[in-house]
Amino acid sequence: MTDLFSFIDDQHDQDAKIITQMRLLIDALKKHNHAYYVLDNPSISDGEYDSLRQKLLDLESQFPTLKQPDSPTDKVGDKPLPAFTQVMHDIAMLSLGNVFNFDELTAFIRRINDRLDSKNQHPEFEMELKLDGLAVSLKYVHGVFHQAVTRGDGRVGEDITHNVRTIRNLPQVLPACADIALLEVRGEVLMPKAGFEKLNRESAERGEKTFANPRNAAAGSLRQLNPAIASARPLAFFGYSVNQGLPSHITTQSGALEYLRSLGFETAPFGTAATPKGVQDFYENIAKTRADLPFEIDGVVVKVNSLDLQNDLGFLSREPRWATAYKFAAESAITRLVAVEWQVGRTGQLTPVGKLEPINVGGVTVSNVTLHNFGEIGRLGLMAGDMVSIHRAGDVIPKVSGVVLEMRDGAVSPIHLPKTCPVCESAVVLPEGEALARCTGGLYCPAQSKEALVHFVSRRAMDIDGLGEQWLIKFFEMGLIRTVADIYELVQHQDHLMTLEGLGEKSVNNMLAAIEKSKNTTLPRFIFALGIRGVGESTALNLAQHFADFEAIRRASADDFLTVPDVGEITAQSIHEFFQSTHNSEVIDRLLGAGVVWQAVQVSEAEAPLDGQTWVVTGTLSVMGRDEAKAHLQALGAKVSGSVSAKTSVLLAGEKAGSKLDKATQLGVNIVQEDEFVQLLMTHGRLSNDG
Ligand code: JCF
Repeated sequence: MTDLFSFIDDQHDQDAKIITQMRLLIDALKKHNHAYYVLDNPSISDGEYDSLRQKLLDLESQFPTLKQPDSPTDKVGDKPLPAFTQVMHDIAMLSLGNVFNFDELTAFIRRINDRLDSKNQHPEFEMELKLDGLAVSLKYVHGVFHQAVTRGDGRVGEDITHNVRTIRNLPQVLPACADIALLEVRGEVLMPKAGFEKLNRESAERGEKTFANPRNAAAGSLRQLNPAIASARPLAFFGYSVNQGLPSHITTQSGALEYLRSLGFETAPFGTAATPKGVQDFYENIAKTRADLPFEIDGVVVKVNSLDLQNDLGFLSREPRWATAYKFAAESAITRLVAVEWQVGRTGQLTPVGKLEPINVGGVTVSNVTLHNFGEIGRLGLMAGDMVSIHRAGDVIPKVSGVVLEMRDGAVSPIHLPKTCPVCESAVVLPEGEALARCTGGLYCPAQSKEALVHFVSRRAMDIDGLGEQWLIKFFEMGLIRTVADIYELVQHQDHLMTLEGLGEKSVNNMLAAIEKSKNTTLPRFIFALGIRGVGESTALNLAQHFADFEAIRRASADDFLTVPDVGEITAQSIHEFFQSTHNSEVIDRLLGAGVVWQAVQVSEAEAPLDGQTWVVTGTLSVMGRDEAKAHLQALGAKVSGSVSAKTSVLLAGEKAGSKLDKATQLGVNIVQEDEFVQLLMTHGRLSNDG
């Protein structure tokens, strides 16, 4: 029995799932409609709203029998605000359908041709800027401004006459229309960009709320009960159609716009075209100048120019068949975050990369998005499987701007930071209070190898100048070298190397000799060469002097490192973690096994004339960098600290020394200028006269 009828249950489950999805979308859309139309305070962008609505439309067309009776997909806007007098429109104020690309535009035009009889096919089109404001219907009685009503839900709107009357560019009287009993003009009320910015700046200065965009600012201004407020706002009215009272000799939309201009109304720029290509050209030209326009637009309105043909074509439930909005690509959209993968950067940082259900945002398909760091995931409250909104403005890389919680279903799971590196399986650490997690296998991790290799051979590290960076990278890419330890085993590939193009016997011998020579180094150089995060030349020197013995460094605890001059919590932790990594240890053992050696570190009194002194270096030096100066000072036995205190013995002050110099002066610390410092270095044989 159960087997035979299980399909009924399956069907039921499936329906229930679709209905749940629909309900989630409907609730979200209702909430956003209210925020947008009633509160003038949208919580999501237009693009996001459109994609929510599109998802619901898709479900409804796929499962028409499951369509919910209260679906907002066949309503325009929201219920009008009760604070204003409600006015029924004489003619419904509908919205426009959308097209987003040339294919959709040609489909729109094809549908028109299909409906027109053969002699009227291929009609002329009129194109105008699609202003991003609020649609308003105006009535003039015998040429005198009488009433302004918002679109509302398309059937009933709100009377905002008192506010619209204050709009500067609105003609109050139309002398040429004295004989027209009723003229209805429709158009958009908007706030130009410059006025919007000024308004927001001034509101912010007074600590008042600012508007998200010019459209909301215009809407907020029109919803004021006190017309004095609207009057103070930089609003403008642009007419786009004459819906009642148009003189009968005017037979086109472009003619109607010219008529409006002749009456003293402002209209948006418009044009006409005979072909889809002509419409497309207009659209592309406008898209190019969009940023330079004084007001915001969100596309181009395309209309059949002939008013008679408009009449013939009529309406589809919610929108005219004879017009559409050719919209600019939305810069945001909603899609599913399928999973998160972790990428390891060349310095070991772990970056989460969101894998998306591919989605078109602003004309580009986006399927991966960087989530920057682990901290960002927490900040956004992201879970794998969530619906997320993706933003991509202009050429900027796409980013996740938020989670759409209304669309979260059961199938989400928390996103964890991996415990081990996805590339080399070394431990991953997330230093306390930091957003960036890192792989600790700096010497071993293939993702970090190139960086580690180049640093290792560099002049201030192991100084293998016979092994140029290009060859090093080439050997790495050939698989001859994976970690720095492999450099000292290159000699085993001598014969192979000699066969490479561009490498003869002589150059291979030179290279191998340089590698061999570099084995004789110093402990500070060796420590620096390891590329431990936070350990530059001067810290390497401090470590060498403090511990004298490399094995002691390898065994030291994070707390031990804290006693080394200039080593703070984060560096102490990072040094400790570096040596804790078994992978790094293996590489170090191989380096030592290959014969890397240094002379014992002894800082005898004679060689340490600055023993017991603590120096601080500040400002710009002309003959060397600050790090180099620090290294010299340490070599002479001084401790180098980062900040001036009562314990500071000497401040080395370069050009543009700032607060440290002030503090040192205050504390009576001995101040040494660069020329004096150079003398000191020369006295101790660390600099010669020829530089
Ligand atoms: O600029 C506009 N936002 C705009 C909207 C221009 C038009 O000519 C429109 C419109 C909405 C509906 N025409 C209709 C029929």
